Amino acid sequence: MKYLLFFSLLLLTEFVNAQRIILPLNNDWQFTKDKYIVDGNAAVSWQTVQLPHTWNVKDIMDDEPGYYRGEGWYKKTIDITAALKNKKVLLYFEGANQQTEVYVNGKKAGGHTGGYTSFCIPISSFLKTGLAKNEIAVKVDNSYNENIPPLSADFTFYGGIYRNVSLVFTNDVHFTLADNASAGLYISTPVVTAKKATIAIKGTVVNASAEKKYLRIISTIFDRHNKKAGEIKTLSAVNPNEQQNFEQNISTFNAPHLWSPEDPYLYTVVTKITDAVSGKLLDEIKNPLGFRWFSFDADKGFFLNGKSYKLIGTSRHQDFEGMGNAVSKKIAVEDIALVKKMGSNFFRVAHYPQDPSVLDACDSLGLLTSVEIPVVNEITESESFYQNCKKMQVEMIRQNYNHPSVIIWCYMNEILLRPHFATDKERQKIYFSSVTNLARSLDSITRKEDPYRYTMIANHADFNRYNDNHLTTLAMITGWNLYSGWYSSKQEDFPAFLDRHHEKLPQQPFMISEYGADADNRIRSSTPLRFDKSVEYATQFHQFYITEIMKRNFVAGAVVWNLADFNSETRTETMPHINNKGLLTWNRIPKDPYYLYQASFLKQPFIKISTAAWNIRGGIADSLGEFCYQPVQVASNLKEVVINLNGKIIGAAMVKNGLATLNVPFVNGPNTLQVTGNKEEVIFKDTLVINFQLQPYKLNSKTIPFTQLNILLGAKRYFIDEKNQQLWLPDQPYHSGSWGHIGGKPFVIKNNTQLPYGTDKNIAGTDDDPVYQTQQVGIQQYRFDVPAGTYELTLHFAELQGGVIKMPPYNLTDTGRDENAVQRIFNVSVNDEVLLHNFNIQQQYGAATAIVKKTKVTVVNNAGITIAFNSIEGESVLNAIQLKKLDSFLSKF
Ligand code: GCB
Repeated sequence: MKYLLFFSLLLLTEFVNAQRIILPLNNDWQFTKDKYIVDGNAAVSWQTVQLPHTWNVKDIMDDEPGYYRGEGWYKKTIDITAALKNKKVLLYFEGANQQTEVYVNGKKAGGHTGGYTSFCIPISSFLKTGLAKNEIAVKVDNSYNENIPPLSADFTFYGGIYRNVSLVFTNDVHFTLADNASAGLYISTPVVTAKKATIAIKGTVVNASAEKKYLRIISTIFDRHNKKAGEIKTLSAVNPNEQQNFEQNISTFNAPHLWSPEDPYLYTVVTKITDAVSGKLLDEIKNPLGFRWFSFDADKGFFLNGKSYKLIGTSRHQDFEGMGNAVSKKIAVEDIALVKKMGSNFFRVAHYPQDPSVLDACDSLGLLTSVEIPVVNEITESESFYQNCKKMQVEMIRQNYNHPSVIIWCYMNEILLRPHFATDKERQKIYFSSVTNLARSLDSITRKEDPYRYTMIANHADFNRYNDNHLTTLAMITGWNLYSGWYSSKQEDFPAFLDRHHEKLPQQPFMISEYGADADNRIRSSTPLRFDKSVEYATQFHQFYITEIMKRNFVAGAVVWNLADFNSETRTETMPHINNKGLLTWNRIPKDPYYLYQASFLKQPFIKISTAAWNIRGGIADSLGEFCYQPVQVASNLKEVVINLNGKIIGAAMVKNGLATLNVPFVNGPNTLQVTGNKEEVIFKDTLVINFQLQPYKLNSKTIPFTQLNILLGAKRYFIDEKNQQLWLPDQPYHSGSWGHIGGKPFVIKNNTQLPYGTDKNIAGTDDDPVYQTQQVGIQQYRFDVPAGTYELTLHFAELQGGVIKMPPYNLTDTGRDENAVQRIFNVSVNDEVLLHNFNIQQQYGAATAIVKKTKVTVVNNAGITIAFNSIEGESVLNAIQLKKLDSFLSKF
């Protein structure tokens, strides 16, 4: 702490004569959720925090629905050394969600509305100089506000100063910092060809001094090696306390090195203001410059620098496990690198502008982008809402104007998903026209602000609703968020939708602005089904989509929803509060579909055992008791892959659409898998060790003595319990010598068209929700034909009917789902001994709560274990069961 202070003072003195000083102001803020009165003495308990910071890290993950949406206060004391007293001082916030008020020494210095754009607050006139302490206090409020978008959305509206803050010092003469927190300078390239380009630089110079200033503005273009590639100088005379716009045009820039995804060549424009009389440098800023030209064509798709490209990429939310949205720039930049490494050339910055480092990374890594404001799902028909939308759009455009990666500005997402006035069709028409009017004005503002880029709206799959309201043709490109085969039933509806757009709107270029399927990395299946959350279903889904996208030239591009899992507090499902459509987990571990994208879009040879995350496996041995066949997927762009198991080649498979599937005879214990493929005689390989727990075919097997079984009832999926490093297997009907249920059927929500089995309710008291979310209803017995010995038996229950009934955010079809409470009372006995008497889950524990019942069982002779369920009222249920041999060591003798 002392060291830091010393360091920052050192910095200050060193840079005091520099034109512009930017000091990070992220350390050691005081934070409270108490009510703080800036100029009063209220008792407040403060806590020291570092920025970026959010107050919602914990409450978004607990079982309690909702999270804190209200006020939070931050305060910090700064001293401005005397040496800086002649500078203009500003506070620059990269983002705080969502309404902010800034106080300096007890007086309000400014504020900002909106959680996703930057803002700049001049504070000079509020400061005490010399060695005086200045208190900065910042109130941030993330409450619902009907006048501030987003109103509702499938992500969490974390509160706090969740991006960096800095103190900026400038001279009296400087590039404006009062223009929507932009650079104060706009660089465009109105004409670009392979041979030459034109460059237009527009900006505003402020003269806050009491004298008229004669200024020279010099823009110098440096190439990647810092070699001067061009320069323009202009003169401005600016009256005291005035500002003036200026324009510089370079009409011929020869042989520009073009910017593209393969070669993201960046120039730097350094723009200086010098005093024309004394030559003194007064201000200096740097901006990136990339030369490229691009166009969208309704028939042929997207072109960059005259070459056809299929835009491929992902979106991203800005949060990370354990941090909320308060992530470092390092994480943001690593995310963009992961988008690039996947083989992408595009990145949709949805659903709001993100940390400034994101577009910097897109510029330098070569990802074309679209950026948007958070107008999602619905609008409020109020002047204040409209003004906030427009302000956000202008801020977004001006703050990000100089990024060569940006090619599209977007301003609405699925805006007709939640149409107001569902029961009053006449009023609804008015609402729809309000939406269209808002879209029109946002579109025209955008075209005026930036005539060099495209505009876009992202719609959900209700073609007619958007078309009838002109939202399919109003923007220059239409985005479609399509989830056929996920939210709606058939994957085949996806290609049909693409063809329909092209047929109905042959002049309108479009891209798929979203598509994706949930994959909970802990859930695996050899019989994948829509909505089972298995990684296998998602992988197949992406393979199908990629194939259909690549078949059609008129589809300009497609964007996976989403790069990584993200928090959406209101969601429940297998991983409560998480949207699992990420190609990576919330902490950025790749899931199988990520490898499929690499195999499909990387140019260099690629081979990867794509089921890498499924490295704890298990299954039932074949009748000979030595191995169990299970499929392993390999993602590759090579023609053929050869597989080697524990040192022996066991087969080969052709790669089709990025994947090869191999049936592997796993043995008990560690299995070393190696896959190889070759290209032009060079061999590429990947290796993975999979720990396999082979279950005996007959439980009294001598070759594989029984040790432990974990079984999910009413499920066709496997579940990996990462914490205990154990695997849960899907249940089976009992057969002699083995194990399984007798009687009953899997729990299915009545009148639901999405879940194949089980519930999507959050189960309280566990992080292993899938263990409890499926169930055998009407079960009579569960049997294990285990040999003599002592066992630990664990029964897992949860009542799946009743409790809080909440429709998941994207279930627009199942209006009549029957999830009401039912009465059930039953007894459970184990080998004729009563374990649970008059067991009434609903009454004793409530619905959707994990209940664990454990007992010890001693088996003599060949009696095995029979768990009997006797119903007194309603149907008996069981969700999961575990059996563990306690004396397995002794029984070997
Ligand atoms: C959408 C939304 C996005 C959601 C996504 C999903 O269409 O635009 O915000 O997160 O679907 O996963 O449901």
